[in-house]
Parts: sequence; C-alpha cells; structure tokens
Amino acid sequence: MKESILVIGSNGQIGTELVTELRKIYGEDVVIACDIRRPDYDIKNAGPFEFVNVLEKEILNNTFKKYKPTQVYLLAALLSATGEQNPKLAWDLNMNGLLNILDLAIEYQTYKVYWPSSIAAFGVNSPKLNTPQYCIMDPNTVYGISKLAGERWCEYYFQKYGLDVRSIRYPGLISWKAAPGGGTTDYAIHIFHDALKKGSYTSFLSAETKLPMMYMDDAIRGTIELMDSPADRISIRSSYNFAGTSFTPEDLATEIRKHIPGFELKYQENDPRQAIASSWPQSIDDKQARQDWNWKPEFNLTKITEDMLGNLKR
Ligand code: AKB
Repeated sequence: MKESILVIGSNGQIGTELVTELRKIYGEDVVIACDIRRPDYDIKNAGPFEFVNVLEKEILNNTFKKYKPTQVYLLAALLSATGEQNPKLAWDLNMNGLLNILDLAIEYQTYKVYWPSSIAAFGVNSPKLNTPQYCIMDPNTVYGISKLAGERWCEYYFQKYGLDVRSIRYPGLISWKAAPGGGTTDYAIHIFHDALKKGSYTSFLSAETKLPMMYMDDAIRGTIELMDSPADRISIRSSYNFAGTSFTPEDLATEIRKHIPGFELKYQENDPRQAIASSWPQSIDDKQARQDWNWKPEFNLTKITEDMLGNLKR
C-alpha cells in the first residue's frame, strides 16, 4: 500500500517533531504537514505543506480528496490554560475538529487515525497516585472535558464504523525544538530557558505540585509505536494511559542545580493554573500500554535535564 500521511497541527510542539520523525521513516513527500500558520522553513522545505483549518470543512474535504490519506494525525487543539481563556472556542476546535476528521476518515477510507488525549481527562475525584486506566473521570477544564468526550467519540467510531482510531493520554511534554502551546505543564519547559538565560525562574505552580511528565523523544517514539502496532494488539480504543516520569518544580530545580549551581526557583501564588494542576493525577499506571504494545519510556528526570540543557545551550 502506498502511504499518504496528514499531520494536522504540524507546527505545534508535538507536530514539529512528529513530522520530522515520520518523514525519516516514510519519506519526505509522503508526510503532508498541515496547519493554519505558516510553517518553519525546515518543515516547509523538507516536504509538502497545506494551509488547513480543521474547522473549515470544505478545505479539509479538498485536502482529503487531494491526498487520500492512509493515516491522519490530528494534533490541532487548544490546551488547558489557553482553553480556559476561551472555553467555547476550545470546545469547538477540540470537539468539532475531531468529528470532522473522523467523518472524513470514514468517507475517504483512511486506514488509521491518531488523536491525542491527555491526563487532563482525569479530575479531582480520580485517584491521584498510579491513576488507573479506568476510574472516576470528572475533568473541570474545558480542555479536559473535550478530551474525555473525544475519547468516547473515538471508541464510538471504532465500535460503530470500524474506524481504526488510536489514542494516548499524554502527560506534560517537555521539549526544546518548538515552543509549548499554552498548557499547565509548560512551566517545566520555561524553567530551562530561564535557568540558562537568567539563572532563576518564577514558577506559577507551587513547590510540591507533582505531575506526570514525559520527554518529547519518548512521546514521539511511543506514538509511532502505537500506530505501528497490529490492530489486534490494541485493546483500548478510547485512549491509553501513558507514563514517563513524575516530578515537582522543586525536584526539577534540584536537578537543574547539578548543572547550574546557583539556580534560584521562586514561586508566584494565585495563578489559575495551580487549580488545574491540583485536579490532575500525580502519577499514571500505564500497564495496558506496556502489555499491549510494549511501551517503555527511556527518559527519567536526570536524562531529561541533561538533554534539555545541552540542546538549549547549543
Ligand atoms: C496541558 O498542560 O494542558 C497539556 C496536557 C497535560 O495535556 N500539556
């Protein structure tokens, strides 16, 4: 089968790295980067790019007609913090964007669809430690609500129409190549930039706020491993729990001080993102992903810190 892969939301934190990786595997012309914004020259020069707004059905339809994608990765979304600033837009983009893609995937017989969920789908009454795959889920951000509803839609399209949709509940993702997109876990990226530039950082999350986190290299590898797995190995069609490591701002500062001894971490109180973070799990039980498609993370906090600082310095 000749592959044709659409990555929608290709200029974001995940898309930027996923497009590069998929192009290495499948070839440059096979992977079509799609976004509403002009891409980095890197992406544009390496392969095809289309301006696509996931809410504009006609343009989307033309893109599916032109490329007849065998795989679609839908990454366009408003995250937890920016979503709270514009809840209706977040719902519209996160939900109707997904439904548009699921419908077109059926119409154009797309072989596989990838859509990311998040730890934000959990809520205040979900168990905090080793949060299991199945438990109470009562998210209180519009982003989390859209992720939980999206998970149900993914399973619905799989059950009802046989669409091969696959999904992962991402933790906070840490990376240096592209800027993060307005999430609650973004502090864990800003801290590295400020540590190198200023030798200090003011965290909007409190010292003891522990959250599940993952390095982007692991996230991209895990995503592609899930998509490459035989369909009969995929036992979860809503979204898989997916874990890397977990840490607090204070843990991260301690690790950074091993490289930048005088690094100072200060705290700013009363940031609305604190309530979001406090409603999320501290650690995730991802045994189903490990069992079904052999998921195993490679980056712990020490490796993440070394790699982030090394790359940002360069
Ligand atoms: C966010 O903080 O909103 C995201 C996420 C955990 O999904 N990084």
